[in-house]
Amino acid sequence: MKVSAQSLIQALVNASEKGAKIARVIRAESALLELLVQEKCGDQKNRRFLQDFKTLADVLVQEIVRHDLSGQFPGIGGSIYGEESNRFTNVLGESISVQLCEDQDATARLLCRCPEMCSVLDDNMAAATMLARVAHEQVVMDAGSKLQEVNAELDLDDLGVWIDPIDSTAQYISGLCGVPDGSGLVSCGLQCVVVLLGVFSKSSGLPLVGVCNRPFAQTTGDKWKGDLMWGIAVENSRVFSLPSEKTNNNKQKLVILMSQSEKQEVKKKFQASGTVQHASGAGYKLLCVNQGIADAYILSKNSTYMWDCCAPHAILLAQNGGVVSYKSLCDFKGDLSSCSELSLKHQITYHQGNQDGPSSQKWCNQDGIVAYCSLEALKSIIQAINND
Ligand code: 2IP
Ligand code: CA
Repeated sequence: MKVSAQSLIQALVNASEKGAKIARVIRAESALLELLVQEKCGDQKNRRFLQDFKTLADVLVQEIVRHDLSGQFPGIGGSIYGEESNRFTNVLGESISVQLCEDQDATARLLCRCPEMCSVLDDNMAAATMLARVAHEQVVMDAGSKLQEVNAELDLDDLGVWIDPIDSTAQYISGLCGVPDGSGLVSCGLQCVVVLLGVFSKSSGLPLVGVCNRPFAQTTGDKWKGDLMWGIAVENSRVFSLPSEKTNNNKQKLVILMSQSEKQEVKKKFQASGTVQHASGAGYKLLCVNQGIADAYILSKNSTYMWDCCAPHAILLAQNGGVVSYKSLCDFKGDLSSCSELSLKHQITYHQGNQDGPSSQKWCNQDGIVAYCSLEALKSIIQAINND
């Protein structure tokens, strides 16, 4: 069955905004925030609760997306994937599947039966009610005027969706407000938190549509305002919501983002030809490449997952950039002029897990990643690797 890409983007935008609202509500409501921060300074048991509540919040967002998209695109629910399973076992040994029920009260009652909610003894119903209220709200978000330019149709049976409900969880829990530098880059803080919804083709594995929603993009006093971007890259339709002009076209040196934990030797390799900067969150670093704040994001290790990359990758493809594996660039022996071929052939794909290694690594980007804003940036990165 064919579906309109325009209505899919609008549905993803709405669903991402619900996820962003959940993220903001948890930080704004004391009953919920208590659940989130309890373990931060607590003992082993408390630490487990933090992990569990985080998981519950993640799963809830995942289930909201599944519920809302399924309402509009029948059958898509079975092709929505995320990091967590929605099954929990409560203190009575009952197995609970977190999902949206027929109405807000029923969802609140279900959430209340999860052990994570019981950790705030008196307030658990209040906390569950607040989450259920947002989950059942009707959210319609303005996707911007560029949406009118999208005229593609997509094959519903071929669509898969990767969700990262809250990327940069460490920043989310610490709750600090980051300070942007002159270029707009925020190296840590709530601004690095992103809700990521990426649609890929099950047959080719390539990303098709991406929505990245930052729940904490700007602050005015104690209130946070979000922002979002989307993009679509299918054969005859490459559209993205951001302004086409990138902010840093005239820079002399490439701006390259890396993880704080990147190997020293890799940082050194790129310091000669580029300015290497750090920022938290895989999703946030990718999104900075989308925004033109950076030219590339390089990660030599296998510490990102398909749910981190699929959404911003779709937007990068719409912008004539891309994401390839770090290894593919190190192995590249061709002429720099054949760089566009490499870019065409070696984009990271999202439909097949890694067969070898532990199951926790099944959906990781095994050979590292390099996200780039243009072919020129890709060439400079290959040159830097070759000059080393
Ligand atoms: C993590 C998180 C980390 C990031 C890692 C992601 O996702 O975004 O911050 O590490 O790659 O997978 P780094 O910040 O060093 O790049 P999550 O927060 O969802 O676990
Ligand atoms: Ca993540």
